[in-house]
Amino acid sequence: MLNTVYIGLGSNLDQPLQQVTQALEEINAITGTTLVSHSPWYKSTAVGPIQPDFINGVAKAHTSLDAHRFLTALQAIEQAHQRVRKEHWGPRTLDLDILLWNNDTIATERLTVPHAFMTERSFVLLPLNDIASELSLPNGTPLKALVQQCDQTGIEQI
Ligand code: A4P
Ligand code: MG
Repeated sequence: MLNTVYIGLGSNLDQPLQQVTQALEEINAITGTTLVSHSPWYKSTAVGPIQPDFINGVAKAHTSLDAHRFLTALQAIEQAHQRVRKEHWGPRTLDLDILLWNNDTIATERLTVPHAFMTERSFVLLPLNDIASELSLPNGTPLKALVQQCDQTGIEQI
C-alpha cells in the first residue's frame, strides 16, 4: 500500500535555499518513495532563539515505507546535510519533519503525527495550503481554518 506523507522542510544555515532544494531530490530518491509535489518556498523569521531567517516549504510524497522507516530515511538525509543538533529549536542546515501521514494519528516515542506544532506555525500552514488547500487534519479541523487563525507576521513567499 502506498502511504501519502506531507513533509515540512526548513533550513537557516549554509545556503538554505540550496539545502531544501537538494533535499527534495533526496526525498524522491528514498526507497519506494516518489515526490508528488512541493510548495513554493517561504522566508520567515525564526521561532525560538535569535538566529538567521529560515527558508521553509512543504513536500508531498507517496511511499511504500512505514512511518518509522520513512522517519529514519529523513533523518539520514538530515545527517548527510551535516546537521548538528545542539540547541532545541536552534539553527540547522536541514530540518525534515513528518507533518501528516495518510489520515493517521501516530504517538510513539520517536514519532508524533500530526506534527506537534504544525497547527500554529505559518511557515508550515501556508506552504501546506499551497499544495493541499482542501486537506483536513485527522481530528477533522480544515487546514483553511488553521491558516485563517495563524499569525502571518514575518513570513513572505520568495
Ligand atoms: N519526532 C517526533 N515526531 C516527529 C515528526 N512528526 N517528524 C522526533 C519528525 N521528527 C519527529 O527532532 C527531535 C525528535 O523528534 C526526533 O528524534 C524524532 O524522533 P529534531 O528535529 O532532532 O529536534 P528539533 O528540530 O530541535 O525539535 P523539533 O521539535 O523538530 O523542532 P521543530 O518543531 O522542527 O522546530 N522557525 C522558523 N521560522 N522555521 C522553522 O523551520 N524550525 C524550528 C525547529 C524552530 N524555529 C523555526 C523553524
Ligand atoms: Mg525536527
